[in-house]
Amino acid sequence: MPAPLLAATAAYALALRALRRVDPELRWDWRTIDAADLAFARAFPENFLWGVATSAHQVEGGCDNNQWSRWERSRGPDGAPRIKHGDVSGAACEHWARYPEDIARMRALGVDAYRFSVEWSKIEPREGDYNDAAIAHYHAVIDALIDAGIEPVITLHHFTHPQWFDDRGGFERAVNIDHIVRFSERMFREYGGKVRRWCTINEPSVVAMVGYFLGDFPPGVRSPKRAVRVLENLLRAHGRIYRALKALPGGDAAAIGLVKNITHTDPLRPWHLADAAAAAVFTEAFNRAPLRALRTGRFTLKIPGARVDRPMEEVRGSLDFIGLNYYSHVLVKTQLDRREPFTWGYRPGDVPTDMPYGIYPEGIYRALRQVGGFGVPIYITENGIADARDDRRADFIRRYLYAVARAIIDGVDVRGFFYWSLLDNFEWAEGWSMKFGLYALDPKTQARTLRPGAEAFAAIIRASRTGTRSSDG
Ligand code: IFM
Repeated sequence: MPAPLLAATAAYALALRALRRVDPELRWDWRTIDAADLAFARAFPENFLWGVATSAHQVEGGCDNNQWSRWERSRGPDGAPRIKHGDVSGAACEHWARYPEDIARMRALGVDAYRFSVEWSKIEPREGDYNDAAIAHYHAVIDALIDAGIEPVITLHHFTHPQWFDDRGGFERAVNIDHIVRFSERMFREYGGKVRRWCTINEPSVVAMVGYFLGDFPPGVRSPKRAVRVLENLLRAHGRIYRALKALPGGDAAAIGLVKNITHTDPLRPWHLADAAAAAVFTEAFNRAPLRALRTGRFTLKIPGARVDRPMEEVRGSLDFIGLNYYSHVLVKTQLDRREPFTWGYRPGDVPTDMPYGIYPEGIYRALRQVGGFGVPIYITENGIADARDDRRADFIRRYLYAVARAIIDGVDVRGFFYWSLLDNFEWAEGWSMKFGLYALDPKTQARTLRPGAEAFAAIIRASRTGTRSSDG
């Protein structure tokens, strides 16, 4: 081989290796693993918290005063609806009224906890004007959960906020953080005596990247700069909420954490330098920069189109626990198209979910090792599968929980797992098309039906408590 070609090949190989070493893809040989043997369930510690999760906008119904409801009713620049099939959240699962029967369903599954969000736009529909009936509603939900022996876990911001807050620029403007801090303090004063675990912000990277970089969530912006600004402000909001609640009576005893979604981006073609470089950029912006800020108290990010390096002291030490939402990795493929420089794909043998990503249980192990570095307890605040046919759910649950058990055995401090979701719900830009529920929902009749795949979850919970070994428990 001529010397210049040899040098170029060596440089390519070195660059590829350096890029792929940042967050290496992990693969297990599933032919050698039997996740249907629930012996792994014995790895879950005695007080492990088993739960299910939802969010207000996705299940309650009647959320017509937040930025998402406005987005659902609007049209894109091409005149097309924003949401798949023109869906709207509308009456959703009528969980606002039907929560007592849904709590009975949680009991039937055998869970210990329910993670749900309080809908800011119902509680504070106009700035500074709190709605007593909405506040009383969540008191009733919390009381009913406690009566049923199910621990309530509150999320303060799960993608939605009131229109008035959005009209002021939402999280694009740092001055607006005061509003969510004030709202959070109010929530803690109301419910802090009954609720021990609090999640501040759900998935800041998703809110920032999907809303302001990919443009698929409101406000439909495509600007790396604005996305990074929103991410920064969401992280700052988390830090300020944490400190504000800690300063309130009862704050010391509360466990307060951020919910971080980790989506790994791996190169579709592992040998392709441009794919590896794109994967590294996404990984940096989506996962590494926010985690680094939480660890170091400094927000640093250098990606094409955005550069930041600023102190963020308010987030340092702001975690009593970290919430991990984990679903999968995405496989990026670059292409020579200025308007669409990258796409996503599958490799042969990948099993897709109904969402645009596959089943990747090793990823939850990988993510747990990553957030395990914080030295605070981890709760898996969301994990689940969109599977309308219900022909992958049981295997998905067993394999992901096998991976969680393996992380625990390897020393990661995982204290709980919340399945997403209790019932089919409004899946944001995907509308009603995605079926994440342990219970199927018939939106016409509001009937809920337990899916057979859900039994795998209940069986693992039972096995973890009793040491039962068979998959049908
Ligand atoms: O439905 C969402 C949820 O609101 C946030 N985490 C991911 C889920 C499934 O996509």
